[in-house]
Parts: sequence; structure tokens; C-alpha cells
Amino acid sequence: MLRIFKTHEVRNEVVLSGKLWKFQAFNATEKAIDVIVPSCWETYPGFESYRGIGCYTTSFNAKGNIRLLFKGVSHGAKIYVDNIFQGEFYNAYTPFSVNIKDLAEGNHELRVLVDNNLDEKYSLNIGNDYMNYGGINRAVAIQEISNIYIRNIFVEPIAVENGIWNAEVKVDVENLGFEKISNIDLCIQINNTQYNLNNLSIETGISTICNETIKLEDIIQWDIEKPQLYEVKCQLYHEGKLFDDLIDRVGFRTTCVKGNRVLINDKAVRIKGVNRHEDHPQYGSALPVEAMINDLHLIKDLGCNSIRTSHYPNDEIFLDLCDEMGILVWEESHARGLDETIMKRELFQEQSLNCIKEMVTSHYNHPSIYIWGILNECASDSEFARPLYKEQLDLIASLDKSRLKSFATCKFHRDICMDLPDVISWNIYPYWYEDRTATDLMDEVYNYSKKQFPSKEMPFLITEIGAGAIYGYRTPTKDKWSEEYQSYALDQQLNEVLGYDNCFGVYVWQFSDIRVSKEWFKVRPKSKNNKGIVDEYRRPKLSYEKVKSIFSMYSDYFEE
Ligand code: ADA
Repeated sequence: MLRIFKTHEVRNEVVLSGKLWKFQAFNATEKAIDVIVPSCWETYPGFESYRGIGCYTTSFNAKGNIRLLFKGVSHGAKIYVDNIFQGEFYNAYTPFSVNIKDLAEGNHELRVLVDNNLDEKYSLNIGNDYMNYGGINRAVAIQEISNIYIRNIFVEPIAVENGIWNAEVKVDVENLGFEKISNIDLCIQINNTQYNLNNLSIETGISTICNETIKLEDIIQWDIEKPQLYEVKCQLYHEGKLFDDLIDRVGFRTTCVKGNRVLINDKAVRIKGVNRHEDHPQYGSALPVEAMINDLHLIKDLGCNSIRTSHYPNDEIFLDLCDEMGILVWEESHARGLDETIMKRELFQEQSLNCIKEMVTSHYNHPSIYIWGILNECASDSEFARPLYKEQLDLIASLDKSRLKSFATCKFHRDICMDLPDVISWNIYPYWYEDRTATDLMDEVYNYSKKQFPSKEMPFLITEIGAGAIYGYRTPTKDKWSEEYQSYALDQQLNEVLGYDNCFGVYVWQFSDIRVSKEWFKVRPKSKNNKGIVDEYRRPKLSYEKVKSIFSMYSDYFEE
């Protein structure tokens, strides 16, 4: 399963995940074992802590031009078909594809070498306060494609008046290296509107064949109470014959900043959210859809209207579910706590920009995403890093003008990048790392941010706040690490943050307890970040009911 709806009616797609593949450690003498793809190798006996290269093999039947589509491999991947090297990719949290022309009819072997080593060539991956799992951790499919195929559709919704929206539609196609192909027609269908572009000629390579505004009527807007979605269907015809298609979903909503508020469909939203890692003791980062839905139900039950995908782009299935369930998403590119030394790595900026590009282009149509985040707690206090922040935020702006952008910082009194984002976002830990009230800390960071750029309109958000608790550790003395203490801390923290006039919301750190990398230098009991309000198995801690009762006192929107 790649998405929760059908993306092709014409193009032949065979899903290669959801079945057993052979897996063994690279160059191992032991016999290969059967593993399900997607999964993480840490979930198999003997591989619980394996760092290295793993070799996955399967086979498929196909002929002609094929496209192998990987939704995520953690974190380096080398692809071979019938022992021929096809390409190398890095990132773990974004999709990539490989095209092969004219494959002979028959059975072919697919081999993927997956590397989860911490190595300078993978500059965003360090031992960290989350686990960098290994494996093919998202879905894989093979598609039979024609000489030209639709690579992507981008739909930007622009509100006109009641029920009427303009959709700015861009369609990218790829000609796989054949000479100019003419007599191509494109048909786009959204709701009950059909739009045709005829007699197109497609040159070799990737090109945009449509960049049009389509007026749509009878549209119900997407919002958190009623997340209405529409199908966008693109079809390609050659000399009148239908030969390729791509179907996606869109929702019509606007996002902008007004003063110190963020408006969704012109209403000032109050963010009540959680940070969530893709992590589960049974599945690692490869959560099946059932486990994702369970998380989303708990998150909704808590009264949340938003999720931050700390600290990387999420599996698109999860975003599909957020679209359907009306949950606003802060989607973040891959980076956590990378200091100046790491940001100076040769490949750092190139790999960060790639990750952003892949995230924004592959998740562009999800109405749930209202903001893109970058570089969580990286070196926003460094003169060296400032241009890198700027370049990354500028790239987002060039790819997507319809959403906001930000980064979460913790560089008290030192941050020099506060003028760059649309939203000022702080991670603070009063009553935990800092023995101070939340109000005190917020005054400090808010005034600091304001002083830096007094003329800037500035919505202000708390992107992290929370405290640790070991599930089952109860003490009437409210010792740190007890469930009682966590509940007490969150009670103080959330009431103060949500009562703070200038702040438009909060993301609790964090939804569930998570595994941390063994190389992570900080003391983490049980090798976990234990600040979840549910434990790693999603069993609620005492704080669950506390957070739920506080969130229920605050509406989703600020009064006018
Ligand atoms: C940071 C960081 C999180 C997590 C948190 C904590 O703010 O962004 O990833 O490490 O601290 O638990 O200390």
C-alpha cells in the first residue's frame, strides 16, 4: 500500500511491498531470512542493534519501460536490477524512483543494499535523540510506463468567492529520452470540471506541460471540522489513445499570517498539537496503517488539532490520513540538533536542500500541511549557518507560496535567524531542564525575538514543551521521572502557554515514548526519550487525561 486511495487506473502498478523479501547482512555467511517489506531490520532477532549494510532481494515480472518507486529507505540505498547498478539514494524519509528503459520480458531480480551507518556521507544522520532505523521502511512499487509518463501534479488552491476557487495546476511529465513526441493531449479533471490541453509536443527529459489556472465551482473548503477532499485526475492521450494517468487528492483551504496569528480559511487557528516520531517497539519506524490510525485516534481523543512530524518528512499514508481526519500538519525536513560542525560537512547543504525539495514536491497537495519546518534546534546562532537557513527557507518559498515556513529554535539570546521564517517557533522546557515557569521563559524568548526584529509581524508558537515520565513509576512525592511529576509539569506548562496572549499554540513534546540511537550521548533511561504522554506501546500515562482536559478548555480558533 503506497497511499490510501488509488493513484492509477491506466498505468500498470504492482506493489512489491506487503510481501516477504530475502534479507541478510551484507557479506554475511548466514542464510538470508524472510522479512516483510516495509519493515526495519531492528525488529528481527539478531538485528536489534545492527548498524551496517543490509541486502534485500525480491523478484518481479515486467517488460518495457519500468519505474521502480521507493517511498523511503533508511537511510542510504543502492539499487540493482539483474545485478546491474541503477542508482544510489540517500535520505530515509523521502521517496525516490529509478527508471529503466526497455527491460526484457520475464522475471527480474531486484536487490537493494541499505546502509544505516553513521557516516559523513550521510550528513543528516548522526547518533540522535531518536532512532535511525535500518531497512526498506516504506512501500515499494513497480510501474510499467510509456515513453512519456506523468511525474507529478501540483495544485495550489486560491479562494475567489463563496464556493468558487481557482486551482493553479502544474503537471510535470518525463520523456524517457526519446525524440520529441507530438500529438499528446492532456486531460485534467477536478470535481465536475474538465480541462484539456491538446496537441502538445514533449521534448526529452522532464518538462512542465501545464501551468494553468482552472476555475472551479461548488467547492466545499477543507477545514479541520469538515476535511472535504477532491480527486484530481490527469490523463495523457497519444493520437487519441489514453496511455497514462496520475490521480491525487486535494483540499481547498488558505493559510496566511495576520499580525500575530495564523489564519486557516481566514480564521485564527489555535494550535493544540503533539510532536510525533515514527516509532513503535514492534515496527520501528515502519508503522503499518493500522498503527498509524490508532495513533491518530489517540491524538484526536486528546483534543489535538495538529501534529508536528518531528524531525523528518513522514510516510505519505500518514499524511493521507491527516487530510481525511482534519489534522493540521507541521511537516519538517530531516534535521535535529545538527551543530555548526555538522552543518559544515561538505554534503550538508546539498543533502538538506534535496530533502526539502523532495518533501515539498512529493507532499505538495496535502491540505493538512499548513507549514514547512526545517533545521530543528540546529545552529541558528551561527554566522556560518545563517545563509544556509536562508537558502533553505528561500527554496521552500520558491517551491510553494501557499504555505508558511519556520524552524524550531532553542538558542536563547543567541539566535540570529529570527527574521527569516513566517512564524517564530521556540522549544522550551520549563519545569524540566529549566527550573523556571513557562511564563518566565516565554517572556524571555518572546521579548528577545521581538527585539531582534521589531517591525516584523510575528506569530509566535511553542513547538516543544514537556517532561519525562517512566510508565508505571508512580510516587506521591512527584519525583522527576514519575507519572505524577510529568502530569504536574504539563498542567503548569500548557495552562501558561495557552493563556499567553501572544502565542498561537503549542506542540507537546511528545506523543509517545521513543527509542533513541545507541550513539546518543545523553542519559536516557531505558534508551528511550520518555517524554511521551503515552508510552512506546501507546499506554496512556497520567498526563494523558491532564492534557486532554486542558486542551478541551481551549477552542480550535481564537475569537475575532
Ligand atoms: C529538543 C529536541 C527534541 C528532543 C527534546 C528533549 O528540544 O528538539 O528532539 O530531543 O529536546 O527531549 O530533550
